Amino acid sequence: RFSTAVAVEEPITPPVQVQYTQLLINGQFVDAASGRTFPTLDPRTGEVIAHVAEGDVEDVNRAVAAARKAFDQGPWPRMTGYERSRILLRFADLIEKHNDEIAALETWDNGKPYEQAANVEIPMFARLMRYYAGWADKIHGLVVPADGPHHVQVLHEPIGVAGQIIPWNFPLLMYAWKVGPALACGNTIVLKAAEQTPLSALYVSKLLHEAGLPEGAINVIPGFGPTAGAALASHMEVDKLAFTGSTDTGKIVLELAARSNLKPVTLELGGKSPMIIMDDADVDHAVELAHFALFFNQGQCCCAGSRTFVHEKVYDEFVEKAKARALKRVVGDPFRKGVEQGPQIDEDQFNKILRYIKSGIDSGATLQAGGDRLGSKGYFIQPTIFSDVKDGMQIAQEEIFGPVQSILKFSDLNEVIRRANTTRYGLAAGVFTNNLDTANTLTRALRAGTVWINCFDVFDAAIPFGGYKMSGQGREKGIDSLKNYLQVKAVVTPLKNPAW
Ligand code: TXE
Repeated sequence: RFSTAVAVEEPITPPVQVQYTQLLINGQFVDAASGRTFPTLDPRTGEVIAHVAEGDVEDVNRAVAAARKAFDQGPWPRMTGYERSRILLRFADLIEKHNDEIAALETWDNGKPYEQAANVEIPMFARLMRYYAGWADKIHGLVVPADGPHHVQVLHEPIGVAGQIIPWNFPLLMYAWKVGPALACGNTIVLKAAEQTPLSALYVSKLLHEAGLPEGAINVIPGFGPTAGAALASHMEVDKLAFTGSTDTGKIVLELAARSNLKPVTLELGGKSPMIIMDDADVDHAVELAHFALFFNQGQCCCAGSRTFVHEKVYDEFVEKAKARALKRVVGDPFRKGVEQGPQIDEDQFNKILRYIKSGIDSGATLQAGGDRLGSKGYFIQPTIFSDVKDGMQIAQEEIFGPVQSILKFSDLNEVIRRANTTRYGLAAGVFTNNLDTANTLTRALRAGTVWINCFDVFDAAIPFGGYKMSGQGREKGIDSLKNYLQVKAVVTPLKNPAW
């Protein structure tokens, strides 16, 4: 069923050395208090890349104390926005200078195609930092007219110490979405990197210090969720928590935040995004974009177009072409030129995806392509396509987070609106039509934080991103992301002479 792939029997040696494997606290790389380490693995082979210091409660306490001191007494929140902006701009320059090394580290630890990391993600990281640098000296409050003889100012202040917990699917972009706005607003940070991908966050945080960030303004703790992550979410001295990950873990961190000090929480969680292809759409274009929407990043995207709804008039043609496209997908060593799909992140995710594939077959969906692992080493999975998928099937309801496209048939607009909205998620949606009225109806009716019309996965620093329903709370990127990191203070002064 699938033959294009070159699985990794002889992995290409990554063109980079691992330099930083310790915790970063108060500007210094240090061992974990317990002395423990954990291995971070190469998803191409399952072999150890490096042993990384394993942060736990005591390390989180040290990191929060450093961030607290940097916030309460240090220069970062006190310097001018222009000075902060210049440091972020220097950081972006350093990212560009080290683009290829950073991309290699990201590919090695995560398994994503090197060309994607080097040509799209790392340049996007630098772009995000410049975007936030642009905001740093333009964040200001208001003077509001009040009834009565009072001068009323509304100040926008940094919120304090931000705790940030990020996942492994886009280690650096998730870092940028969180660190960028927090720093632009003058906050200090303790960031917990995902246990699967700790390397790139440590590397770029070193560059951030080289760019002039004062010590303690960012602290990075690699470690596990129930230990280091939970300690951060429940810490009494953390003023704000930002989390990206699964909906189940999102509920845990929200509860930990509430039970400790009621810190405000932003959540960017899972999705089961509909991709709706109407009968007037250009089928070839829709096939290509639906393929991209699902298979991009090995299918490990929170906003993956993972329910492909196709109008009955174009359904058969679409399924045939989608199958042909999947069979052509180039899977293999992500360091190899032209490879579109690397391995899944780890054994857990790999097994989870294979379980979903089995569930699709058992529940009666038609397997059109793929359906199994690829090769005998590492975590490669064949690009898989199911047609005849029904709404109630597990593969149509739950987040697979892998290269498995589910195609569903529909016959009219109201029907597809109802079905598209019938999940617990509401992160994104894709709409394919050349009819303006249909597009307008769908964009208004779909309960999702992003609707892409005749495109998918268009990300830009200025575009807000976040979820409806159980896909999350709050927005990242764009002007909305600044609000997550600002306190609002009203200052009221009586006017002795209201005439002036
Ligand atoms: O997620 P977790 P996992 C989805 C996707 C995937 C599933 C499981 O469906 O298959 O989640 O992935 C930290 N307190 N997404 O297990 O557990 C953890 O260490 C505090 C969607 O990797 O949510 C990591 O840093 N923190 C998603 C982060 O949470 C805890 C991206 C994410 O891990 C914790 C990734 C705890 N008790 C997975 N437990 C997206 N929205 O893009 C774990 N963590």
